[in-house]
Amino acid sequence: MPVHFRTCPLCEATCGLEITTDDDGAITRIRGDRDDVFSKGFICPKGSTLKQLHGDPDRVRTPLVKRDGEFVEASWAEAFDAVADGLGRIWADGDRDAVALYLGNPNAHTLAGTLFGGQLVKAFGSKNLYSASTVDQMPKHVSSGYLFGNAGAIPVPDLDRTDYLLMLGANPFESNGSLCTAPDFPGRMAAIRERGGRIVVVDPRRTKSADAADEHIAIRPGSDALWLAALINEVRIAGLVDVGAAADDIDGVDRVLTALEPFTAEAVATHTRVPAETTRRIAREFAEAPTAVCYGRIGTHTTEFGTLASWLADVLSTVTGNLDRPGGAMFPRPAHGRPAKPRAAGEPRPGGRGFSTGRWTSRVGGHPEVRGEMPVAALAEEIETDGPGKVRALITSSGNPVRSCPDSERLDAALASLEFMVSVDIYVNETTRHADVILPSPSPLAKPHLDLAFYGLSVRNVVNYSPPLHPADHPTEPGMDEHDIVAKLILIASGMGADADPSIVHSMMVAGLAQQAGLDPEAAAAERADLPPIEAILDLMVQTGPYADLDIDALRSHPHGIDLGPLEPRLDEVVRTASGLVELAAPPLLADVARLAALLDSTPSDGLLLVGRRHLRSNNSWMHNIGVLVKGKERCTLQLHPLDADGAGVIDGGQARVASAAGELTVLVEITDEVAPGTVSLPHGWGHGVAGTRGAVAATTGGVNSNVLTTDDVIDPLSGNARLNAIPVTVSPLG
Ligand SMILES: Nc1nc2c(c(=O)[nH]1)N[C@H]1C(S)=C(S)[C@@H](COP(=O)(O)OP(=O)(O)OC[C@H]3O[C@@H](n4cnc5c(=O)[nH]c(N)nc54)[C@H](O)[C@@H]3O)O[C@H]1N2
Ligand SMILES: Nc1nc2c(c(=O)[nH]1)N[C@H]1C(S)=C(S)[C@@H](COP(=O)(O)OP(=O)(O)OC[C@H]3O[C@@H](n4cnc5c(=O)[nH]c(N)nc54)[C@H](O)[C@@H]3O)O[C@H]1N2
Ligand code: SF4
Ligand SMILES: [Mo]
Repeated sequence: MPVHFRTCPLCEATCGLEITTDDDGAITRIRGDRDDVFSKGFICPKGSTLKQLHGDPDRVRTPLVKRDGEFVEASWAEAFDAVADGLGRIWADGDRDAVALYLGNPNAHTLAGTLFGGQLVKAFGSKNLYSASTVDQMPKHVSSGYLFGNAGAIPVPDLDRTDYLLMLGANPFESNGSLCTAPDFPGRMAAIRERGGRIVVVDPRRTKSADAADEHIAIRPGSDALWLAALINEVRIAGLVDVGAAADDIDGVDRVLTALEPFTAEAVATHTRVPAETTRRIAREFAEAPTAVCYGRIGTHTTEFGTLASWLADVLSTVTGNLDRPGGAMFPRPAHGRPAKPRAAGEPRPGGRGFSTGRWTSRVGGHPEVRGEMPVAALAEEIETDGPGKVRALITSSGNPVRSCPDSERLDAALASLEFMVSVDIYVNETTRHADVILPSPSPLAKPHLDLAFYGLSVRNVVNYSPPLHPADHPTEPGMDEHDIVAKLILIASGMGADADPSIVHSMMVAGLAQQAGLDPEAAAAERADLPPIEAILDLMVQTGPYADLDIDALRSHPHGIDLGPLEPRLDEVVRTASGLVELAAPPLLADVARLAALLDSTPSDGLLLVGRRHLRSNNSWMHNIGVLVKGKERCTLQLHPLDADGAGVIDGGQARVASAAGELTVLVEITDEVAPGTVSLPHGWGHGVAGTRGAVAATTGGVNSNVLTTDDVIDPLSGNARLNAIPVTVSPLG
């Protein structure tokens, strides 16, 4: 039986898969690859269901073009003609901003997204660029941008060596980790405790990750920034600030400590519901641990104070000497990264260009651009509001904003009003049903794969390339590679027409990479003329990267991956602030502390606050058409604490009405003391079976769309990130 090894593309954990096929190439089994250098056989229930996804009869396999309101199958040529016509009509009026782009989460996982996404954005030349980043990790990019002058320099917890993991707003037992690529995160957590380390999980819900920790702190939703400010302040009060070896590389420690003086453990206790003595004890434990790291994720980032929380997590690691050292917060060195420029001892680090936002602002809400993006929370108003610059057309690429973005009912209606829409996707779902043209990419297994994004966020330096299991023109597939679909869109947007050959884009990419690396573009292309385009590009990237002896042959001959070693200090390579120093007290961050301090003078409301949650067998708004993943007990329930259920008069297994400023839903009630009093929880991404979608299994799953309740008018001002957690809601019995 032929056996193939490849990396699972579904989440950030990058697990190795062993795929067995029969002699005709049909998949017979998928299990964890025990020889994978990183995941060592670990796999979650989703990994093996790539088989079902591959065979899903509802997966789109032919381009679809809407005629008289119905999708009809079309050839690729007809589909691209329709795209060029539709967009051409809008562009003819002379406004590039009238065509918006929305790039969804899988863009970070696919080579089409990570290699060609930048060119796509450039070719469209629209200020209306939106992505799942502003319902996710944008706060981390912004805090890293200011701290390190490099929005891509995201420090990850050195899980395999740390003595103390303080984890906020993350639940890796369900999510398998985020902004921290660590296959078998649960096993790595267990290892921390086995070697005598300590784990503290901060979450308004007592999650499986909390159960696996030494201590769980049930913080009040939305208050992490306040609590982190108090932790840092208590480290100072205890006289335990010690920046350690990186001291000469960091500016502003004193200014930050001064700014945080109002945030005492007592001052934040009513807002955070964390007793002052607990805060003081954790501050001391963290500072006194041999090594420690503070890691915050979705629950801390998708709040009104997301950027402050992200920054303060790194400040805590920094002032206790844990930045850029083993066991602390470290920067991975991916195989495709740029090699380090050597610097002599004593020579100052050269300054870089730094980071800023707001080079332009959004038309309706005046939101500053962040990394070239507008907040996705502002997309609906940009479509609805007439006048010059109005969004009239939209391209979505592997995204489902009608389920994943705040006030999604409003966005749903806005998408229905567009003059033209194109979606690159594998399903007809709540979002893509609005498209005029759907361009289907192949099954994840029928694509070349290398997790460029996640090896830059990984707890070990690793590289693993997976060639496609089937070519894109295999009978089970739509007949065009995803990177070629994107290349065609780039060519259309560049005015080269629907017939232009994707190889033009590939050649441009090779030439650009060669130039960056100081090589002769023509020679670089000629040397790789026999390789498929993606492999030529990857070959050039790793050959000119920081590791010797890496090329596409090395990648291909290591189907279980190549381990490039533990993380190493590399502040020098990542810092690009103008001063050449880590700017711990960057002015925009310090200025926002005043907004946080204003909370100290207010009384927190005692109303219910809604938070989300993830489940191991789900993946954002999709993978819901896979029977084995969705079968069993209904998981889309509103969890409430018994005290709150009593207060609201609702019963376990009954229906309740939950309402927010944005909308209301009827939900199935689950009473559990896993949620803290005052917190209610509903997962996102559900509520399928809407007219016009295709997904026979998903349509029967029940559940509701939690983003009916999230509002699009409250965002984190520094990053434009939506607030998806800590939403004020009321709960009442139905009828
Ligand atoms: N309330 C609430 N809302 C949230 C969150 C939350 O915690 N709470 N989480 C947020 C987060 S972290 C994120 S990342 C966003 C996600 O937001 P989105 O990216 O908008 O949504 P997904 O559900 O990930 O949708 C992925 C889409 O890509 C398609 N797809 C899958 N694989 C491929 C592929 O290989 N190629 C192509 N072309 N398409 C593919 C799927 O069919 C689906 O349509 O949701 C956010 N929304
Ligand atoms: N199975 C599965 N895996 C996934 C995904 C999926 O949908 N399903 N999505 C993927 C994506 S796109 C991402 S970004 C990652 C996200 O990965 P994680 O960041 O680990 O996300 P969650 O599992 O949602 O955990 C977030 C936790 O934050 C808590 N929380 C909510 N509000 C607050 C708050 O104010 N403060 C604190 N301290 N905690 C709070 C919630 O109760 C929840 O337990 O997961 C990825 N992996
Ligand atoms: S943990 Fe993530 S990468 Fe690993 S098998 Fe599951 S979905 Fe795939
Ligand atoms: Mo995400």
